[in-house]
Amino acid sequence: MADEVILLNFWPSPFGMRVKIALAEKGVEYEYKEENIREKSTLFLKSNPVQKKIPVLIHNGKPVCESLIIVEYIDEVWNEKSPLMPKDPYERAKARFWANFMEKKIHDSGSRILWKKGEAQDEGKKEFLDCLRLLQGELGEKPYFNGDTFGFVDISFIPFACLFYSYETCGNFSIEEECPKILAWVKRCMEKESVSKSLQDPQKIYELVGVFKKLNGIE
Ligand code: GS8
Repeated sequence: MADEVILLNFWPSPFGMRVKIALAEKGVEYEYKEENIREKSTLFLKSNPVQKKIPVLIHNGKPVCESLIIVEYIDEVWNEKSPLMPKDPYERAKARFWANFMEKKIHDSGSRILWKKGEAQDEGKKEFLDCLRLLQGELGEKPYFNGDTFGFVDISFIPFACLFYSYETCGNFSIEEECPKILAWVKRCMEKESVSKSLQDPQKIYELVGVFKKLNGIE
């Protein structure tokens, strides 16, 4: 019997994009269900009753939550093609460390650039750029974070590239000037179909950021 794979997602979510990239890397066919995160469907609430957040992957009726956990799950289940995790336990531990860094540091400081003003926004911008510089050092001269092949750390980070334009515009800075190697890595990743077809248009994301800012009285 063929696998039944369903992805519950909200289109601008960088977390959902991680899952789309992993599924594309593995060549897994799936049903895509766009969710309204304000009016959550019964399937959505039943699938992630604890966090009530997308993305959720439902594999043969069993829900898996949290994007990085979902990406690891996909790597383990569809293990014959495009390994995403390094084989060596130490390298795997390092990959998890950096993926966690995207979650805790990049997402957090980037969100402060988008949703805060004044001093709090400036602090967010400083922390975001410090994080990018750290990541640039970690990447070094390698084509991808894992080394020669695209993998787990790249997947955890690349969806944030479609927010770069919003971060730069809201925070008034240039990633190209500050961290050119990160931008070169983004371009390299975008050459992969799994990435280019999973990421959203940065301009469309920026328009949505503007809508949320207005709704929340930030500007
Ligand atoms: C984050 C998911 C998340 O924040 C992951 O899967 O990696 N750590 C989790 N999802 C948001 C949409 S994207 O900003 C969400 O579902 N929010 C709904 C809500 O907060 O009610």
